[in-house]
Amino acid sequence: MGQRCALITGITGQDGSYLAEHLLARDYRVVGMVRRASTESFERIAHLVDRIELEQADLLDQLSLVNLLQRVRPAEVYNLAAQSFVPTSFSQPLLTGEFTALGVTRMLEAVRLVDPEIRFYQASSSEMFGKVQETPQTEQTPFYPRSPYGVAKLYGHWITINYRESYGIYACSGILFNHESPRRGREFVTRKIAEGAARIALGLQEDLRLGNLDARRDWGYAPEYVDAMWRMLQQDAPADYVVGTGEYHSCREFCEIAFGHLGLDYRDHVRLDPELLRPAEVETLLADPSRARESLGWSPTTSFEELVRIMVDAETAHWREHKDPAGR
Ligand code: NAP
Ligand code: G4F
Repeated sequence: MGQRCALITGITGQDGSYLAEHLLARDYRVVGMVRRASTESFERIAHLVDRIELEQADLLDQLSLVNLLQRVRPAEVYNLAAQSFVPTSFSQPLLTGEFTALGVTRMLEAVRLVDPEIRFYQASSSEMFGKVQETPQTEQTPFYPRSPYGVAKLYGHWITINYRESYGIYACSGILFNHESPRRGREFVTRKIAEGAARIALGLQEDLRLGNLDARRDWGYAPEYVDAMWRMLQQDAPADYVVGTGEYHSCREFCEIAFGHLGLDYRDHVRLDPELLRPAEVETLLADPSRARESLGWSPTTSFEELVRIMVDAETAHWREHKDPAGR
């Protein structure tokens, strides 16, 4: 049998870069889909470019996806590309719908037309639970999205199930709770706090402006979550899975640990900025990942405190040299 081939959309993102590493370690041929830009945004995969193939296509362009699958002929497609930042979904709701919702149908249509035997992973989100209807959240918990992003992801979730049920495609929706790392986009709250704390400790900035400190999330470590994605596509039958730690913490606790790790008190440096509050907030998210544990044999190992320390240490190491960790 030849080398197994996986196509990753969103390979330049946090999860795409870790998934590429995960699949390379399992001897896959890894192809990443990238969209055309005037400058390349390959910081997260710079260390991998000699070992992966990059192909241009765009979730907005149906024919580019069909042509891509015909060229690459993957056995597995991981659809990670999306407009993934919740606040931007309020300011750009239509574009978010095009990428994050309809983009999924475009990719599924390409799979159906080119090779319905392709195994398909959809990057769904705990943001779909929004105003939570029960705690903790399982695969059976009713959805109540609270942002255009959450609504778009819910469409992506259901269209994935619909193609599985309509056309027999091996399609899985992974309902992943927040997962973080030093490769997290710098606008997300964990990276923002880690970077702010490190820069304040090094005397590079004085304070840090944040929004709702009482919001609670089930935060895990991203490199562990891509393993759950891969496991979903290795089962006898496709299904949907909640992936999270089963523990939640507030943004305030994240600040306490991050600043405390550097010998600082966050209350001396964090300022509330009402501009950062959202039109509708998701106050609390907590996973019950029992199905993933029992059926996939997946469970997280990095604790919340370890995660915070990993992120703060990475920022400190980079800012010590006054160097931006993302290389900009
Ligand atoms: P991310 O860092 O924001 O990466 C998003 C990726 O999507 C980037 O590679 C981006 O490419 C690509 N992309 C955006 N629009 C595209 C388009 N029109 N055509 C082609 N590519 C496009 O996201 P992430 O944190 O790795 O998350 C991966 C996926 O999981 C996303 O779908 C996200 O919504 C979902 N998710 C994430 C979490 C989490 O906690 N991280 C939790 C649940 C679900 P450029 O480099 O060109 O911008
Ligand atoms: O880090 P966040 O921006 O992540 P959010 O909105 O939970 O979304 C992330 O997780 C989802 C999974 O549930 C993914 F699907 C999605 O793609 C993304 O990866 O915000 C987390 C919480 C929010 O309640 C927000 O109001 O932190 C609060 N927060 C407080 N101050 C802030 C800030 N968030 C950001 N981004 N920036 C702040 O200054």
